[in-house]
Amino acid sequence: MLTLYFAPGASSMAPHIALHEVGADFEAIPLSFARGENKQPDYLAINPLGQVPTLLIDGRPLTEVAGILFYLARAYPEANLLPDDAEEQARVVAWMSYIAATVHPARRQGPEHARAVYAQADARFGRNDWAVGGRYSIADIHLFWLFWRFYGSVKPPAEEFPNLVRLHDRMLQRPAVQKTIAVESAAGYELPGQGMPERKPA
Ligand SMILES: N[C@@H](CCC(=O)N[C@@H](CS)C(=O)NCC(=O)O)C(=O)O
Repeated sequence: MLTLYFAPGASSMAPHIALHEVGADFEAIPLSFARGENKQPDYLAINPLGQVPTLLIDGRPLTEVAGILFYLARAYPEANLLPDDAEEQARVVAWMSYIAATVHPARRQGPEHARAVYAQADARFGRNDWAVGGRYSIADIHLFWLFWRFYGSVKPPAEEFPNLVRLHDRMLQRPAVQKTIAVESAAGYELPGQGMPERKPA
């Protein structure tokens, strides 16, 4: 039995997308940051940091976006979210380490720093369709969620991050992403600037 604790629009959105991608049977439990539900004793007992995401696997807590994505990709190999090749698998892990350690914290250091980091991520992604090996993987899910949040709240011109905007638009076509956005927006976004990004008419 899988249970995901999520806060709408927060980093838990990446494992939420992956759960839909792999077709897992799971329960999704929303937490409200505004009401401090992530800092209540019952939640702190399963995640002492009081953060999302937490995935309960038969009652055992697993935290960290990258760890949960890796677990889902390995537990549901038929979903093809992780390459078999050792080097390509390592490149997926390298992307997720970079995303968790460098891209995710960038916003806390101010909008200019964040823009510089997203420009670096955009260049690293390059003109490829996907982050690693020309195929969809958990690295794309991780990167998409963060860019979705940045793009929707900072609203930079699309030309500033052409490669990440292509990934963003491609991801929005996926039923798993659409389903996750529908479920999370129905639960009610609380973080500033959350929700579907406004787009200039084409
Ligand atoms: N390193 C963690 C970061 C998780 C994280 O920063 N979660 C935020 C939401 S995006 C959170 O729960 N914030 C609430 C808090 O820290 O009180 C991961 O990758 O899962």
